[in-house]
Amino acid sequence: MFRKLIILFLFISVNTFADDGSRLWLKYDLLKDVKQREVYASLTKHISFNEDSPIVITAANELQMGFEGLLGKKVLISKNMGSKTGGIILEISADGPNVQNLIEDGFAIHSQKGNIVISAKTPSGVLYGAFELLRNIQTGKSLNKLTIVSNPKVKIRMLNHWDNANGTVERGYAGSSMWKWTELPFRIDPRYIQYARANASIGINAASINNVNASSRFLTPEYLEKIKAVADVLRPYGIRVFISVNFRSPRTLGGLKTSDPLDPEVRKWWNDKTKEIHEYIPDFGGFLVKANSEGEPGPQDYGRTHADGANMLAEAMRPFKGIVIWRAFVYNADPKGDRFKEAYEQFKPLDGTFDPKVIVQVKNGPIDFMPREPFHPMFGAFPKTNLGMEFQITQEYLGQSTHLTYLAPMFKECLDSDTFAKGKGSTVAKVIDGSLESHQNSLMAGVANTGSDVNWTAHPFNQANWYAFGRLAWDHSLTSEQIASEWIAMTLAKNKTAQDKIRTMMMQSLPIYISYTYPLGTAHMMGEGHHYGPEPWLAKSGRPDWTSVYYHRADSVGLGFDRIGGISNALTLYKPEVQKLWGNPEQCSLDYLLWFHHVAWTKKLSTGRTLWNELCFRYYDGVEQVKKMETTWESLKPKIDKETFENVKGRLKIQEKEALWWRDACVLYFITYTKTPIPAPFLHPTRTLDEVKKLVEIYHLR
Ligand code: GCW
Repeated sequence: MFRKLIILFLFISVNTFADDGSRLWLKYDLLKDVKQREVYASLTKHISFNEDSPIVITAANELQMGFEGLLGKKVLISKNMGSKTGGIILEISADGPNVQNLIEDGFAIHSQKGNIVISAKTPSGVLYGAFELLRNIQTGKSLNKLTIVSNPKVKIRMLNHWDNANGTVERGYAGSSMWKWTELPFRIDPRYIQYARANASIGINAASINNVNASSRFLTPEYLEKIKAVADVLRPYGIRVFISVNFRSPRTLGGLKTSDPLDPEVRKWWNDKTKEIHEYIPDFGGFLVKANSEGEPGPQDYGRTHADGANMLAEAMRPFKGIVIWRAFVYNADPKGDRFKEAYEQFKPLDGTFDPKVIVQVKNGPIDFMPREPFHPMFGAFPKTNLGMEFQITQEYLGQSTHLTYLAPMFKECLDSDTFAKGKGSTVAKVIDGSLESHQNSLMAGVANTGSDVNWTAHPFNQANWYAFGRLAWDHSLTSEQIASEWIAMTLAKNKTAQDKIRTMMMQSLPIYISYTYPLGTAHMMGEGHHYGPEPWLAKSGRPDWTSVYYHRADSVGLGFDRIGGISNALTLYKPEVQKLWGNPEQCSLDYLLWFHHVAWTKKLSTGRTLWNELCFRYYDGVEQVKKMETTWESLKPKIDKETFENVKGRLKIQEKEALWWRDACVLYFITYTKTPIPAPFLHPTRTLDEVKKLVEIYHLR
């Protein structure tokens, strides 16, 4: 009897085994539907390949692992299938009907003579095709009569890790760094392989492994040995490693008197260093550089330009395949200036002077990853410069790891924006995928949200942002809904009603977040330094453009930054069609209104409410919407893994508390300017402005 009880107990505990989220969207759990399993099984009886490159073998192994988990059967891998049917063929070929239209990394999947053939010109194409096939099974699609042809829109699809040598992560909210620098190169954390699989499954093919506020330490032989070990793990998954470099390295590491990019000794130092790196990592991706930005060293320290700096590194890279990614995130602490314009103005005279090996990496918006920014005015204005995109996946200003905010709609909003550079349809997406100006290289980078937390991203829904970034870098024409549907099916729920509810939650999450934090085009009102919670009253900081008042410009008359000629003429950086869209406060989308206009509190908006009433409406409504998300989530309880359910539930509670914090902080602060009561039916907050200010002070206590 006792033994029976133990067996029963074991059975129950196995069945209620919680999902810790570590497997991301590659769970490969057994499909419940036996019939469906049988159909898939009949089409996946063998796996064969025609070229044994390490990446093709990775693809075969991944398929084998996937079939074992999803279909519950071990499928054999062999070189060349012979005359068998009912299997998967991985085929590298230079021509043939389905490969003709493929570019590097692209793949075709089609049914042929009773087999499913995944063909590509390159091994990495085969790998991406294998993951596509698995995704089809994971999301329950039919494998009959497949004809898929897929090419990546962007060539370099890259994660930027802001990870430091000491194990911390700048703006990381999911534990410490996933790179164990003290253990490398001797111990390889198995998570590196999981990381590589996850990235490869969504087409990511590059990673810069250290913070752009870079330590020269990463260029020492000791660290190159460690980075080599990481590169060796990532290579069979088609991922190339980049290093963020400190521009002062020739002085700090090389003992030179200067790091002037025009100095022959400095140039030689970089040439030698680049050669040395390639001895460790022959397929080294290249350098990522933050220079003359927020106190980092750069060519301007020696009276040189960004192009001088970038071109020096490009020259060092000349004998190799790698490239130089130079960031455009630069701005001066000029109280009279407008940070919105500064990168544009510093870089504009340099258009056409960058080496072809250089990509200038531009943040999606002109300020700094704010929840909603108009697209960066550099996009569409630099025809002779290869511009890459920098998105932030880690949610520095978007709720960090406590707010559910699905970012695909934000990425899409920027990519789909029309710059009108070459007439209608000159979208940001076409600028950065190189098609508008026929650039050879193209880049989409995302600042990673990965960390040492067991589920990688702390908030289970933050995994979706990593997933969405990769999918959009591959194909920016995918819709946010499509991407969410895939992710939900592979990660959270198999039940259709549950999937629909979760997708709706995700699609509404960004507008909800913006409502209670930055409605109507407000920006940069977060807590100083840590960027957590609201601090709209912040008026003094290390620099004026690190305060909140610099951005919202609240006064007794109204709110917003006049960029149509009042305080700044930043709007003129855009093409006339865009200026027309945003230049008239009567017609400007409410989403961007206060980015460009100082609007009177009493001004009636297109919604029929005054600015003040609309602002209040959004803050209050945002909080209510969070409560609704909580109710929806509660209704999903029977359909969601217990651990994941509780994890999200707890975070939604925090989100509700913090939404209220944002709402109260902002309305209580702005009311000191409007002197107008909060409109009915909303109730005046129960706490005072001083009480809310105290909440923020706590975060600054030492
Ligand atoms: O978003 C800001 C962050 C800094 C970051 C900087 C940048 C790496 O607050 O932490 O530094 O941007 O992008 O360089």
